[in-house]
Amino acid sequence: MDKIIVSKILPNSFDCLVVNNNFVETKNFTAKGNLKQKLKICVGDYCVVDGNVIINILPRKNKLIRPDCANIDNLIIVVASTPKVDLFVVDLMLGEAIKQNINPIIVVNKIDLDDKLFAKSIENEYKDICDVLCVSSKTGENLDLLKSKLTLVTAFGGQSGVGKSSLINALFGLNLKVGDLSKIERGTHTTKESYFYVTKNNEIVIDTAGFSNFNVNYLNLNLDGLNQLYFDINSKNCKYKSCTHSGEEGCFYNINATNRFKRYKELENKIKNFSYKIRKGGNNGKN
Ligand SMILES: Nc1nc2c(ncn2[C@@H]2O[C@H](COP(=O)(O)OP(=O)(O)OP(=O)(O)O)[C@@H](O)[C@H]2O)c(=O)[nH]1
Ligand SMILES: [Mg+2]
Ligand SMILES: [Zn+2]
Repeated sequence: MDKIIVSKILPNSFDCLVVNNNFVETKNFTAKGNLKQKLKICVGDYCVVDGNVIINILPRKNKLIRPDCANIDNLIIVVASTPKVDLFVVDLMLGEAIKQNINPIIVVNKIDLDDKLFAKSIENEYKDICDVLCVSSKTGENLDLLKSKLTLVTAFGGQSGVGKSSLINALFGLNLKVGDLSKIERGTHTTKESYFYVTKNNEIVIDTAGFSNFNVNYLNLNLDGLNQLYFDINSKNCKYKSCTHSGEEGCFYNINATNRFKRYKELENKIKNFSYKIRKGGNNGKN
């Protein structure tokens, strides 16, 4: 039977890859209005169709909001020394990937800019949690190593301008539109939507729209959710099992407060303040 996978969301329809054994073609489908609303069909969804109309989607094995895609196996979290990295973005993408059983790989791109200190700092932050690879889409350094890890379905995500589309071009010989860094610094996003590509070896690659930062409330994050994303924080040996890591005697973090721990605490405070404001009827749920 044909597999029908959403490859691009158009204003009133969906491009889908129709995969029949090794034969792949792109066809356009529509979906009934209410179904479109209800399912929030996204790139990577497997569809059930009737003629050229999508009538349902198959259960998803995972679904990310940022970047927006479903049913992926690997998430490549791309960072670079320029534009300036936001490690909250990296933490939240990483935590969400692990929570949903997606294999994360952090890729430090643009190492040709010779900012070895930056690459080292990212390695130190994350090497105990996932693979960290340092590459350059410009010179090709370490791209073979990265490519050897891209099995099945891989999405590239990260801030605007870090080089997601450039990396996909260099890895797969594509010609996706690449941004002008000066415009990106002014907030222009080059890739505007998720783009889905099947390689000659039947691997699937998804390029996604970059973003500048995450809004914690937008993610509907509460304290339990935060603990899931920073799953490593509570696994440390504090004196008391229910330690809140707020200076209690014997707390592991009294002498080991890493940058990641500080970011966790900052988000915890934001969430606490936010729910306090909501309880007070303060800001109608806005930031
Ligand atoms: N020096 C250097 N520049 C790079 C490298 N990779 C990408 N760039 C530059 O970085 C800029 C942004 O690259 P894109 O590939 O458009 O970045 P993106 O992450 O796809 O950006 P969005 O689509 O806006 O999310 C371009 O000017 C690229 O030429 C690299 O390895 N080294
Ligand atoms: Mg892009
Ligand atoms: Zn503690």
